[in-house]
Amino acid sequence: MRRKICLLLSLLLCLLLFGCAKEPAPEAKQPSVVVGFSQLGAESSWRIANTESMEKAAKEAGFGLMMENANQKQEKQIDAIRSFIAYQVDVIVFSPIVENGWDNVLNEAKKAGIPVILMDRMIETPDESLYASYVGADFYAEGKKAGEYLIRKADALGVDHLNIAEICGTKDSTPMRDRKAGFMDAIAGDSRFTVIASVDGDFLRSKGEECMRDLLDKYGTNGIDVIYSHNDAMTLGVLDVIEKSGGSASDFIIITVDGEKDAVNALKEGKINCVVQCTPHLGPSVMELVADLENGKDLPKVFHPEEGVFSDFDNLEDPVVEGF
Ligand code: GYE
Repeated sequence: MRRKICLLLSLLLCLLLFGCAKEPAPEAKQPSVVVGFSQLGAESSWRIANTESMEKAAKEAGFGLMMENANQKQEKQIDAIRSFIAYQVDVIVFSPIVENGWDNVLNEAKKAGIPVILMDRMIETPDESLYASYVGADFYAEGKKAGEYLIRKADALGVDHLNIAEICGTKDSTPMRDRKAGFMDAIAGDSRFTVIASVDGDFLRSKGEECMRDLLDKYGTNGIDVIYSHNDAMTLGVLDVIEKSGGSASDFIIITVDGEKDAVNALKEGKINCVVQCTPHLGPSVMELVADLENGKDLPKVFHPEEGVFSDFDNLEDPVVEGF
């Protein structure tokens, strides 16, 4: 009996030693596709949600993601793209901080045979072959929706004149240019509206605060009826200033773009009148395009996600009225 137990134990030991030794140590699997991603910064909740969306979608697709954050500097984005070219990534994705000044570096990517996908913002170039596809919002349509809301609001209030202060996003960026153009086109020719100021808030909450302080100094609460702000971060800064100055957000018609949680909650609390949606969740669409590129498929030149508007004309109790 004792011999049997000894035999069994030695057998088990052998199995443990040699059985394990036979299995090679699992090697870390190299991703088949490596995406170089130049994010422009971390200026807003929109941007942070966008970065998370890209990271999550790359992971789910099984792609490697080399990400560089440029902290709001175009030179840093150009350096990042050059480093992706040197590394010979499979695809370059980037969110251009401004529209101009990319032709040289994108020509370098083209020569290296690396396709480029523009995510979130566009570039201005005479050579469309420098990018394979653009995935991002239709910012002109967003601006138009903001203007159309204002017309509807003015009709509902029956007012004959409104002074508008516009707080703009980063100078020369696509959302800044197109959110302005769409809004101005929507209200053009309507003599009820005067744009008294158009100031640069750089998509930052701190700058939004600064802009609002200056606007109140210059025009006073009574001189401003409408605030059209190009993003929620700046709008939340505006609300802080109004509250600190002892005023009330309901003294103004406030229109904002993005749809982050804090802004949608402020809409529900009656502090904001209209939120034009702009989704930061672009990662899955980008990774689908990367997969299509790898499979040799043709890409659509432009892809705009579906986006809507929430406003004080809606039933704000509806569960669809939710921020990101
Ligand atoms: O609206 C703003 C962010 O490019 C759509 O950038 C994006 C804009 C977004 O900082 O919050």
